[in-house]
Amino acid sequence: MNLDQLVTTAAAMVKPGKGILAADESSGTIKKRFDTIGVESTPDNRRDYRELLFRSSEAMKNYISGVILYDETIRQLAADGTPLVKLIEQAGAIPGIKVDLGAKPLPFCPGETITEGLDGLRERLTEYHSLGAHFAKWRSVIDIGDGIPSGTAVKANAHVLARYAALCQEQNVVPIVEPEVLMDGAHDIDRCATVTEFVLKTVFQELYEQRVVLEGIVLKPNMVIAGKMSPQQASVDEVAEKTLMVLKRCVPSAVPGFAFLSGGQSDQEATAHLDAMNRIGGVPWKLTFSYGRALQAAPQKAWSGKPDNVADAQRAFTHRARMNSLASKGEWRSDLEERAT
Ligand code: 5MM
Repeated sequence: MNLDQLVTTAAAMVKPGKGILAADESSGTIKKRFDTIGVESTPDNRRDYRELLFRSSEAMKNYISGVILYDETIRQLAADGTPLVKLIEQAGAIPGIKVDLGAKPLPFCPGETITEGLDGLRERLTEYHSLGAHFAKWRSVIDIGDGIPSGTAVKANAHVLARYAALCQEQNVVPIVEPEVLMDGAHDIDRCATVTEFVLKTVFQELYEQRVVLEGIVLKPNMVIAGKMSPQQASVDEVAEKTLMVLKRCVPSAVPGFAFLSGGQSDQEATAHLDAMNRIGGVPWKLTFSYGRALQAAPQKAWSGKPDNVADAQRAFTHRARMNSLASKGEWRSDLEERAT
């Protein structure tokens, strides 16, 4: 393990003013996204869409520190034959790779999942590193509902996350550790806070037991937020305060930074929450974004699979990337959203 290299990469991923584009939708997820815009999910359409993002030079050079890719994308060539990974590198951003193989039902824990993908991971990491990936991502999913999450599911997912993180560091790949507490459901913000605290404390205990070096990881947490169906939605300030409260209780200051997931929040909510946390400040970590939907919903809609719409889609992506860049410095203002795409 080259710790200096891991620390340098992790610091670059959470550099203020920049954040991560989560473009690692698996085949099933990208199909769902394309279905909503009436685009067939073929390899060429997936390539064309992702190519337009990676060729958005203003966004990629100024606001995006790294891109999480899917197995297909890290091997794909742009229409002119340039590897998509090269487009990312040419923009000065860091290519990364999703290495988990998805969440599968956890035996004897109804309604809960365990993320799979440890078998053969060392070999896959070696290959991905040779293809240009300097960081990886693994997402564990914790749902809130009647009687869940169970301690069994939280512990099992935390253990697997830590095993993944240790393997990444052994291969000089920075692990993004993503224990996502879902915002599906009708629970209130305090229930989300309780569950998120339990999950993060368990994850950091497991990281310690697996000897993961905290200076060389990036945490991708959920925000502490009420469930989508809760009648009691919290204010922006309450989300920011409670998210920071929970993170302060659980995460050692050796971790360089957090790149939050958006989790189904609207584009502007995700931006406003990140901005509010950075305005509060006073924490030892960098706070930035690693958004999938909150960065891509607008460009997907603008593109809708039509070559004539590429410039509009790139403008939409650049706008969201810029808004989140400002939020990563606590400099976003809602009136800046007026500028249409
Ligand atoms: C972009 O979506 C990622 C991959 O999801 P699937 O494995 O379901 O295809 C996902 O892991 C994403 O990186 C995070 O959940 C954050 O994305 P959001 O949309 O929540 O910001």
